[in-house]
Amino acid sequence: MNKQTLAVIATAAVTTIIVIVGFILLMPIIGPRFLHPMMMGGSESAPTALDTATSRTTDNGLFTVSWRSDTDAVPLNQIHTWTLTVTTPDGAPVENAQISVDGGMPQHGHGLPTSPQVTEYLGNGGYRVEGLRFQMTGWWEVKFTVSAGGQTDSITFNLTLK
Ligand SMILES: [Cu+2]
Repeated sequence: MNKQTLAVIATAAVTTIIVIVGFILLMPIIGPRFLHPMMMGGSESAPTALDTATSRTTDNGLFTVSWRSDTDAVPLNQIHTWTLTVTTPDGAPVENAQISVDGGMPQHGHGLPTSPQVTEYLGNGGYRVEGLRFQMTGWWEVKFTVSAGGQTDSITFNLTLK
């Protein structure tokens, strides 16, 4: 074998190793995307005691938050809008709160596919949440963190999409 052949073989070997190592390193990131179709078979069911109430008190009792979808039912795989209503526990509207949105599927280990935002204060404790999308059936969590009057509290809603 001449030097040139050796160089080609060495390059091929190194490239192969880099591809394999890279693939192994990337599996935790790309893995869930490939595995998702298998999870859609419904072998996992949501916890039976799941609280799917759409109106609840935040974790530390500071606010009462309720949500409704502007569509009749929460749609599958479609961008849509929710209206949140935030009050104090005794029912007074919470005005001009800062609200962030987070969420995901606890059983799949992924977050929301979009970055929903509160885009408008509607008055009377109402807030428009745009950009929600749930791309598969199953148990979803949607978490809102509400800051108003120098206080912050969070609430996590459960919903089961069929
Ligand atoms: Cu999922």
